[in-house]
Amino acid sequence: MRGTLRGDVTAEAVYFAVDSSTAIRAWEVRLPAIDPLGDWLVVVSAVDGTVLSRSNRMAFDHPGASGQVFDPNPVVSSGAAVPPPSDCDSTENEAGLSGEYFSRPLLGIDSGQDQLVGEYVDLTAPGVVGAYKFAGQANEPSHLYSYPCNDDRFEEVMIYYHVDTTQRLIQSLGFTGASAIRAAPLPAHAHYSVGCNAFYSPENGGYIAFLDGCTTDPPNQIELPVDWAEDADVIVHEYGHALQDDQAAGVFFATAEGQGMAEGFADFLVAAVSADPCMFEWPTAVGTELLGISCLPSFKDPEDLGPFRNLVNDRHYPEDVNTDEHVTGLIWGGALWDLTQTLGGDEAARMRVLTIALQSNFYLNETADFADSAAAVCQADIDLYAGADLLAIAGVFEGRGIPSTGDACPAPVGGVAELSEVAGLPLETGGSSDPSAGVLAGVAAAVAAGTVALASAAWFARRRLAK
Ligand SMILES: [Ca+2]
Ligand SMILES: [Ca+2]
Ligand SMILES: [Ca+2]
Ligand SMILES: [Zn+2]
Repeated sequence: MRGTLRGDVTAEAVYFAVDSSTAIRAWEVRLPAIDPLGDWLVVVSAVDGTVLSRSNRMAFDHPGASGQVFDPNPVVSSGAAVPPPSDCDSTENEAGLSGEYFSRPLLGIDSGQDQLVGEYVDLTAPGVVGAYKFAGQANEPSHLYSYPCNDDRFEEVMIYYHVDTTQRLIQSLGFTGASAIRAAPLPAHAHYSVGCNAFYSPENGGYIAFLDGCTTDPPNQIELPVDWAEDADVIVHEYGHALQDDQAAGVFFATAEGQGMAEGFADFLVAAVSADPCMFEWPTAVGTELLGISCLPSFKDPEDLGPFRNLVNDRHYPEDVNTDEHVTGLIWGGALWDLTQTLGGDEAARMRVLTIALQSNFYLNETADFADSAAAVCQADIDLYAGADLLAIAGVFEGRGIPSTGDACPAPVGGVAELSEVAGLPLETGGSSDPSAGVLAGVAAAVAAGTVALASAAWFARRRLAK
């Protein structure tokens, strides 16, 4: 053993299990060292001196790895002073953005390697084919990943940090164990091709990928050269698709309404974590500045002007269902955002609605339409919060024209008496570790209490069986 010690070395005779049936005599040696820093516990065979085990028992305050990111994007962090510049594709423009960086800890990076490969996201993009640049470019033995935004490694740090942080937030809401949602390394490619877009693909178990901007964005022919992984909103949106597809495979592409609901859910995830219903400000900043607009109410809509979305809108079902699912999604995402406002408009309200929305995804399958999704949201509130928010939910859906009443959602009338009746149902509270059991218990209790139509129970039973 080489190195500098901080105190006395102690040794204790022990038996060490080398496999399930064999233990050998060994010495357990404790080495408080300065360099390499740690409280090292080394087990040495008393038979031949072989090192059987080596570990560091020191609890480090800081996990060590860190990186430089935008959070969420330069337009928001600068208070809309950016743009200019219009992108970070040059050294000159990078200098103008240098005040928008934040240093953030990067948690969960796999030990024994130096790329951005961790518990919940993998920037080496295994299984992702066809990209025009290499994945896994960030590779730092120091685990300090600070790059300027005109360095292709910057976007890898962005994706790592924002995906990992979103997954940890979801876990903090209770989605762990049997209710975990894609709590495994998601392959991600930071520079898939040229274009004004980013995407989630269900291929090869699912992955997310980001494009590096475009010179003409139909229908407006505006140059939008920003690398799309330079905006956390874009990253979190695509991660929203990855999460929902893990909960309800195929729901995001099978039907037109399902597509719209999926876009709306992904947008709502962005709004919930960024505390802002306006999203994707950075890749669309040039266009919005040129056009003299702030936060557009829709996306690629005939009367609107660019890929910018805002969940504060008056989109209404069914007349605002659009051939573009992102426009349709404004109805659904808008309804979820409305609910946060009805429930107080603060962080607690956003996290409560996010929890309900995530739980509701467990009840969907690929045939889900808006009415099914609305019923699932009500059922999630019954399962998690004993239906305490049902009247608020029903009122929001009523305001958006989304059909749901008559199933799990009550009619948005009836006042205090009906609310207490619903809230007083003998349902489990505080989160269900098994959503399926939670659904069935909730429906059974609601049907017994006579507050939910039998059709609803049949509907959910069918949904569960069909999965
Ligand atoms: Ca860049
Ligand atoms: Ca670019
Ligand atoms: Ca925003
Ligand atoms: Zn999307």
